[in-house]
Amino acid sequence: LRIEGCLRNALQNNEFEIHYQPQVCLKTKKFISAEALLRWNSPELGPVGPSDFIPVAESAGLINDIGEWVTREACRQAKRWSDEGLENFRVSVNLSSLQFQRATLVSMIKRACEDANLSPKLLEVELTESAVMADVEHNVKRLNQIRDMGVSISIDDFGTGYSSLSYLKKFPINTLKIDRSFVINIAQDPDDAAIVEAIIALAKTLNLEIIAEGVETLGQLKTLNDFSCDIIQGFYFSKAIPADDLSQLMKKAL
Ligand code: G
Ligand code: G
Ligand code: MN
Ligand code: NA
Repeated sequence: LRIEGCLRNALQNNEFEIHYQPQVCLKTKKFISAEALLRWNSPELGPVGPSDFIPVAESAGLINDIGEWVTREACRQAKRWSDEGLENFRVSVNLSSLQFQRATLVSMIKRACEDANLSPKLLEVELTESAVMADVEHNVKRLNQIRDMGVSISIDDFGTGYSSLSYLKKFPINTLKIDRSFVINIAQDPDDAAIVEAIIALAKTLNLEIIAEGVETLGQLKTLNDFSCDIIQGFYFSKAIPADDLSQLMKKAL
């Protein structure tokens, strides 16, 4: 309840900030994209993590305004990176299933790109399996509208949704993100390794890009390399950091 009260004024009081976590090509070690992760520094409560305030934002009816702010701000940042000469550097934004259910989502995304003067090709949206599975027929249409704009679609936390895999054929998806829970013990646990290897093989067969989340150790990295995983996201390279810090990190990596 306290979170909700503080959250109501957080947008207008400018209490949000976006941090960006790089997504790195395993082969070339090039930073090819970044995930926008929302941070809230409440003057009253201190820093509150998104796992704590996003559910409150959803139940309090605040998620659409907050989500729109995140999308617009992420588009502006993607444009800055593009203007700085980073080629094809994409930014991905997490969408709540409540946002996805809204009829105005597509026009909101379109406007965010237009107002930032950003090519929609440089924007990706992340949706969970459960969000897209809720109403398959309807969601195919919405996802196609997003794809038709040129925006990429990524399935977040892949493998945790207990859902049928048949939707992968139906939906215009670009990227699967293997959930961190499968990656964590990949170097020690043959079962987890087998699951991750199978997901990667599946993604390749379906021509989907694959991102392994939560990579922290060289052992995990090596195993993923053996499985020909495309892209790595995790503390091994960087946690989510402010945009300027990521710019610096990328300049150093060149
Ligand atoms: O940043 P962190 O790893 O603590 O994120 C925790 C959770 O909060 C993740 O599941 C992430 O997807 C979610 N999250 C972070 N930023 C946003 C956001 O802008 N919108 C939504 N809907 N979820 C977010
Ligand atoms: O659910 P989603 O994938 O959107 O959330 C990403 C979350 O995972 C963020 O909270 C982010 O801080 C966290 N995260 C990213 N990389 C790592 C990692 O290597 N280790 C751990 N423990 N968490 C990570
Ligand atoms: Mn995500
Ligand atoms: Na995830």
